[in-house]
Amino acid sequence: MSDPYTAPSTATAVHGATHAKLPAAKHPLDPLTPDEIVAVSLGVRRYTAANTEIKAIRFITTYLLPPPKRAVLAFLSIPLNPGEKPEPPTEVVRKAEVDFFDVVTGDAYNTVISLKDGQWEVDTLEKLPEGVQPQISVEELLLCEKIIREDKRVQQLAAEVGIQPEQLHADGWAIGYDARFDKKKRIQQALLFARFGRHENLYAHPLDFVPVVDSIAQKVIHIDFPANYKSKAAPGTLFTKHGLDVELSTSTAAPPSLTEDALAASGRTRIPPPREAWDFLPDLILQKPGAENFKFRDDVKPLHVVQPEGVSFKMDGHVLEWQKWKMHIAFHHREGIALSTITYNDDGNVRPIFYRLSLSEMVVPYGAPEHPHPRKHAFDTGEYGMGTMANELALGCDCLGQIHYLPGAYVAHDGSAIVIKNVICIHEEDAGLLWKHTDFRTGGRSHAVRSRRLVVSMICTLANYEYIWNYYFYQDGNIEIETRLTGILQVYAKQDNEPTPFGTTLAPGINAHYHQHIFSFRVDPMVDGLHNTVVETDVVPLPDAPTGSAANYAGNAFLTQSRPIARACEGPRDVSHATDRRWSIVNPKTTHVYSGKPGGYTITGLRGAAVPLFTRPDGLVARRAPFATRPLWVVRDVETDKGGRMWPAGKYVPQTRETPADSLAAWAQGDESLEEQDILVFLTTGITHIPRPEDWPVMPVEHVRLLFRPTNFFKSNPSMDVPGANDPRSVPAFSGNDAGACCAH
Ligand code: ABN
Ligand code: CU
Repeated sequence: MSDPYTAPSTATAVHGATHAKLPAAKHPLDPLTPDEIVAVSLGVRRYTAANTEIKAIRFITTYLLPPPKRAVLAFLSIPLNPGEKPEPPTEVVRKAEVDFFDVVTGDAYNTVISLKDGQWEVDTLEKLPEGVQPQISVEELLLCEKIIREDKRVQQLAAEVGIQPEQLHADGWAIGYDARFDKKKRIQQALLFARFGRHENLYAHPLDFVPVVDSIAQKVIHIDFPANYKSKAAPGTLFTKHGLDVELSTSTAAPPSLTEDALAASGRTRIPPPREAWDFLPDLILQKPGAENFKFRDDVKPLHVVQPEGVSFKMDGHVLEWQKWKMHIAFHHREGIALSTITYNDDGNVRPIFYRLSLSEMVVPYGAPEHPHPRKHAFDTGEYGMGTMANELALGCDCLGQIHYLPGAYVAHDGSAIVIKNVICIHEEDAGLLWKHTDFRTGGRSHAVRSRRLVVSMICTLANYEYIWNYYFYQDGNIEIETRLTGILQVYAKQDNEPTPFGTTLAPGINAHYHQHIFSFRVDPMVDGLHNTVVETDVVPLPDAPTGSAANYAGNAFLTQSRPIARACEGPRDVSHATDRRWSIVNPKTTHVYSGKPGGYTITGLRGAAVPLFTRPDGLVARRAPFATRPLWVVRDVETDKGGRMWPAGKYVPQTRETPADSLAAWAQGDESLEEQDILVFLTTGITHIPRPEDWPVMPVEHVRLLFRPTNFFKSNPSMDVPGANDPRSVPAFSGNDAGACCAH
């Protein structure tokens, strides 16, 4: 088992020349190593110094520009179509793509750079159009807090509610959308919280104003005071119409926020941050006044995950082999985990299933209408990067059992590499029963087979929230994507008697706004080759056959109706409860030996995993994130010099005002055929979060699950060869309890 590289330590910056322990990438999809990131930065600096006026560079993203699919498939000897020979291998040039700023002018650039004869040389350098903003970096998030703390007006406003600069903390969100600010400016909205101890839960102390920060000029350029509600509305106001005895203290017309002057004129009183501690760290919980009666449970006995003979997977750098699965696993600064070239060995026949699987975008729209709250709709993937927000994972708590970790690296402002050592966790889990049957006639002889699953996971902290991304592979050919949500709710300050029609009062002074978490998973299928079709299937009662008719005398008949999603404009699809709709990604060139149907993978569970977008279709969020309006999209993949179609809300997400031309809604237009093509499927899943007091101060995990099941793909149950369950270490829980022994013979 070899590590892709041995990272020096947690989130370590790698500067300068070669790190002796870092072998070069050996697979065309291996992410850039820390050394490569540094070398790319040098290549960019060398080029810009010699050929441009650019003086001071702030690197934002540096990442592998993946080679064309065909080149990768040829490298791996995977044929493009079933039964064909693989294409002959071609030279694969290692390339990187870099976004950076000129900090003097504020101009943003994109450059593609290639490794030629051991040197990184710039191929293209493009100044991005005015207003196009690359992702916000970790350092910019920290910078935002620094700017806030040093601003005199902010200090004064904080002091008015009893908060000192060193107690002030800012989550530097992307601005979202606010047409009042010049789009060329690179701006963040600072959601403010106070903290009264080093490790205290700062989200328990929200402040009542929102500064806006220019991160190039490094100053506060505006301060917003969200409107709040007065109780006892005058009759006929907006909310009394809906039976709510409240009115907005200012107009809802945009931009209605109160400036400081308007704040003074409105007579609105300031809301001091609630002071009550709501901690999650055990030592602090015990220190809370009144915690004398609190005690940690002492009746949870140890539960160890032990694999006495080691794990049953193999790693070769980034390539994993487990049971019959094989895949490439990579850290990606934006998507977090990228799984590629996923194949299943079907009795010696290596069958390709997915070319790539990843989280491509997400949006978290909040439902409070008072300005500037509508700006709260975080595109955590496109605005900050899921990978750059990933945790260094810890054995025995984040991950139980025998774990293999992969590191990840991304670029720092100065061009060095930040390494997250244990960023991707790979391990096996028992997943309950895989299958079982009891023959009730023959003395109850039964056979039970336990399910083992392989988990590839990452945990990311997006300021207050945590997202846990689990990709599961099962022995019966199933693939599952599971998102778990935990962490701390995004909350805002409220007056004592202020009603909260768009949120839940979790504790005195704390309003958690209603919101949704909406994820877009990008599935690049290659079911038995690159040319696939998505078939939509509805289950319907036998049409035109009423109960009592000759064709359906008992009224019980139902059948399936399937049709291919044939053209680009038919690509956006809806779930249907009435027909229990499902979709299969198939290769029409394959036919099942018995069912006669094309083999593929069915997407099940989307009805349970999808959520309707509750913001208005013509509102800000739907305009910036049309991907969130449909649960399933099928589009053609189109590879260009800068890769395939990747980003459903556009490549550059911060500060967009509409979805850009190169994004999902635009790809899903026109007559282009989607049948037997190189297609992409984007799946929208999520939850609507109506916060509960039980979600406070930290929310227990909530799950969103999406399943891909082989259908007409294998001849029969592919897991018949999994040995029966027989765990000699399973024992009765209590003595005297005559537990039956396992009967796998
Ligand atoms: N959820 C918005 C966000 C993410 C990361 C950092 C700051 C803010
Ligand atoms: Cu939530």
